[in-house]
Amino acid sequence: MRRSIVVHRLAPPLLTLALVLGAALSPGPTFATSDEAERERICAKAEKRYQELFGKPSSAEPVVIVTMYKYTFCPTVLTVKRGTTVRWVNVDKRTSHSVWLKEAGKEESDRLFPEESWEITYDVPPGEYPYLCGPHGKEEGMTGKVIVTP
Ligand SMILES: [Cu+2]
Repeated sequence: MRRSIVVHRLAPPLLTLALVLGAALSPGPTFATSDEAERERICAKAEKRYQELFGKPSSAEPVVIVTMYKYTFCPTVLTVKRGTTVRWVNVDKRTSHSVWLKEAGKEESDRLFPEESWEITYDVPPGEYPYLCGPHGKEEGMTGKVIVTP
């Protein structure tokens, strides 16, 4: 009986401590959310840049466009049907990027300077095809993924 009283007296401060610690130690979801918001902001700007450069929305192209802007592939995860051609377009002002399907054992694309592009036709078995930017994949986390469906 005494023990349970002690436990009860300890419980509220411990609970408070746990809640405070929990709040302090759980920036994970917060960061993930702000990363996501940041990416959306960058991708919206990338689309604007695309339209400035090419005079039409990227969705008006006969191929699927992935823009490269501010160390970000937009969209970062893209789902396409088998046989679809995907074109990466650098809409940055100064930075060059590349596209490298390293896990699939492909060679890295040439370095793409602003306004340059490179494309792949995904005539491949359905699955996930991750890729990265050669110069910015590691340190800047510039990576993307194409999911191919039948
Ligand atoms: Cu890059």
